[in-house]
Amino acid sequence: MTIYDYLLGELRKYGSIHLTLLDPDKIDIDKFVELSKNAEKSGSSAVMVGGSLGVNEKLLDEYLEAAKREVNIPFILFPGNIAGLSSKADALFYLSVLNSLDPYYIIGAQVQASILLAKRYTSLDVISMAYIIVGEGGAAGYVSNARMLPFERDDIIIAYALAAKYLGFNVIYLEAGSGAKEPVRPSILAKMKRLVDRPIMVGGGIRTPEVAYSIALAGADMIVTGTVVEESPSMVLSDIVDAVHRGGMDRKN
Ligand code: 1GP
Repeated sequence: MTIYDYLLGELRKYGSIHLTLLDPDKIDIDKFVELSKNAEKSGSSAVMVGGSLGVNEKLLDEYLEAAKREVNIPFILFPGNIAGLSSKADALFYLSVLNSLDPYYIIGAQVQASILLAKRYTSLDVISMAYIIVGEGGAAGYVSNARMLPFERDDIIIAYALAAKYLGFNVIYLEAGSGAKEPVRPSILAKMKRLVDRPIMVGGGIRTPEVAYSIALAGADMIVTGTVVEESPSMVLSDIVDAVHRGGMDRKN
């Protein structure tokens, strides 16, 4: 079974699922292992690994090797650039920043990575991702030179998501930016869900179970949290994961 199939299976089971984002540049290896174990214990479906700056293959190899000895949920690379690849992960979000003004982030990095994926990282499951940066956009928006989409322009954001669907991406990620003051607004998600039959991921600035619940209830299939996981104790994460599952189930019923 591919990791994408696994994620779809988790979606069927829970309605909406939670993914934990860990940035190896921000935490040491022991913390990475501890937070990965906590993610699994809290019911998170996978660990996303990556960041916009300060990550390379050697670092990823070491962190992933250590964590995979103790954790069974999949590790999915979430690279900020070509240096974010490692054969020690299970899968790769092969992402294109659709609203970047720089062709490198739309297709350049992907072309550089393609030969490596075919020859060197053959064990990685490749999951294509349309990455759409909204609101403040955080470091991801700045580094990838995205032309940020204002939250209130539902029409333009949905047009991007539709383009992603017609281009055949596996998943669509609405990113408000790590640590964003305002997360993606739930109001856009129900509309998007009606038009776009692809898993929709949402992340950036989600810090409480209440916000996670409202975003899952509105239509997000996968909810990503990073900052809150790195900064808060374990109870908070399981509360957020439970809220995501409840939101997904309440949406379906
Ligand atoms: C970043 O959306 C993710 O790609 C996570 O954001 O750190 O705000 O949870 P936070």
